[in-house]
Parts: sequence; C-alpha cells; structure tokens
Amino acid sequence: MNELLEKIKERLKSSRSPVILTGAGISAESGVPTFRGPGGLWRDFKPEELATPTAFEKDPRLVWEWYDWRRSIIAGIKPNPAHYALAELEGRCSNFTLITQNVDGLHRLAGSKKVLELHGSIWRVRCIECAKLSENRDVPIKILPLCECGGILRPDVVWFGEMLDENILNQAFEASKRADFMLVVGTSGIVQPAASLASTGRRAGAFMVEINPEPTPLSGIMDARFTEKAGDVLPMLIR
Ligand code: BJW
Ligand code: ZN
Repeated sequence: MNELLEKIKERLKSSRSPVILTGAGISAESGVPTFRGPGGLWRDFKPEELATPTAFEKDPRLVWEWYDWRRSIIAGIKPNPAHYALAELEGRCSNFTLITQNVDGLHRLAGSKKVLELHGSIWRVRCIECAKLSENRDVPIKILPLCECGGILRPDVVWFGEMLDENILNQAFEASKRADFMLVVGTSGIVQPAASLASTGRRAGAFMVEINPEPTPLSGIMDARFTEKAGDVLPMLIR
C-alpha cells in the first residue's frame, strides 16, 4: 500500500477542491451495522423493506423499533480514526467538502464542522402532520413518539422514493462539479442520487480514489483503490 499511499498523499496535498463522499462502511469500525454487508440485516428485514414511506404507513411501530435498535447502538459508540482524520483534514483545507450518506452523526461528533448529510439525521424527528422538526436523543424512544399536535413523529431521514433536501443535494453536486480530487469511502455505491456524485466528480476530471475492502459499481471509474479498511487508510493519508 505504501507506494500508492505516497502518490495519493501528494495528490491530496496539491488538491484545491477535495470532495469526500462517505457511506456506512466508514462507521463500521465504530460498530454501526452497515446496510448490505454481513450483520446488516435486522430481524431478517432488508433495509429496502423498512426504509420506505410505505413501510412506515403500514407499520410505524415496526419501523420505529428498527430505528430505536439502531439509535441504541449509535448512542453507545464513538467515532473512529477515519472520522477523526476527515475532521482534521477539514481544518487544513480551505475548500473541502464532506458529503455523507450516514445518518449517525459521527462525523460531527469527530469534529467535522461542515457536513452535507444527504440522508438526514437519526437524531431528528419530524411530525407527519405539521412537519415540525425537533432533535430527539431519547434511547429508548417511546414508541410511537407523538408530536404536541397529536401527529405521529417519524425519523427525519430520507427513505426510498423520497426526495433529498434540495439545498443539500445542490451543494453536494456543485462541490462534485468543482472537485479535482474525490475520495469515496465505505459505500456500496448503489443508492441514487448519492452514487451519481461520484460520476459527477469523474466527469469534472477529479482524481478518483475509493477506500473499500469490496469492489463496487463505482470501482470502474476510480484512478486508485485501497482495499484496506477506512480506519487504517485515512489516518495515513492525511498524516
Ligand atoms: C467498508 C468498511 C470499512 C465495510 N472501510 N469500507 C434505479 C436507478 C436510479 C435510481 C433508482 C432506481 N431504482 C430506484 C431508485 C431510487 C432509489 C435508489 O437508489 N434505489 C437503489 C437501491 C437502486 N433512491 C431513492 O429512492 C432516493 N430518492 C430519490 O431518488 O428521489 C427521487 C425520486 C423520488 C420518487 C421516485 C423516484 C425518484 C432516496 C434514497 C434514500 C436512501 N435511504 C437510506 C436510508 C436512510 C435512513 C437510514 O439510515 O435509515 O440510506 S437506504 C441506505 O442506503 C441508507 C444509506 O445511506 C444508503 C447507502 O448505503 P451505503 O452507505 O452505501 O451502505 P452499504 O451498507 O450499502 O455499503 C457499505 C459499504 O462499506 C460496503 O461496500 C462495504 O464493503 C464497505 N465497508 N466496512 C471501508 N471498514
Ligand atoms: Zn405535529
């Protein structure tokens, strides 16, 4: 890995507008289950069966039980060296953009100030009647959680078939269009529109690097790949 590492370090150092896109794999070493890897299933459900508005309409308790399980795991863990490395990088680069698909809040906890959270936050809830947003860190959460207006609260995350926050998504695409270096960390690269940020970076001419032990549909557009874990590669990359 050493020769490759030195080359990528130079690229990163000379980059004027680096963009980092992260997925569940960056939090795996902290103990957060990924969606599609081993241990990614909860009671035999696929995320595609739970992370949808239809699933919530049909059985909000079931969906909340899944989120409550995930919240209880996340509440008890800490960011790992990969999160801390990215927080440190932000402090050193002026034009740095961190985009995450994760809802766990670990980037912020590690000290990252500017994070584009594409899929929302597991620590925010939203009323399905009056749309009021609030922070909620109760673990366990009272199922079903209700709003002051009597409406059911849902996790303020983006489910399949739902639109991403337009403002956040625009910022992510704008940064990817300007990127001269793009690092894609710990994502299976199958969920849209997040995955297309990588193709946008590629088209912009960015130097593309992937950190993922497994090959992904995005591997083909990479200039370089690390097959080691994010927590091993990232601290060395920024050192
Ligand atoms: C490590 C590691 C270590 C492990 N180090 N790496 C066909 C074409 C285009 C689009 C679509 C389509 N069919 C359907 C769609 C739309 C759909 C979509 O993309 N579906 C695909 C499954 C095909 N997308 C949407 O619906 C999106 N909205 C949208 O498109 O709106 C417009 C629209 C509206 C109406 C109709 C049509 C269009 C919304 C997507 C929302 C995704 N939401 C979730 C849940 C969020 C809340 C929550 O967390 O509960 O987001 S699903 C889940 O997947 C979550 C994740 O953010 C997301 C991505 O997963 P990620 O991060 O990649 O994790 P994994 O587990 O998949 O991968 C982990 C990786 O880490 C693996 O590769 C490991 O190898 C690696 N790894 N350890 C480094 N130590
Ligand atoms: Zn309400």
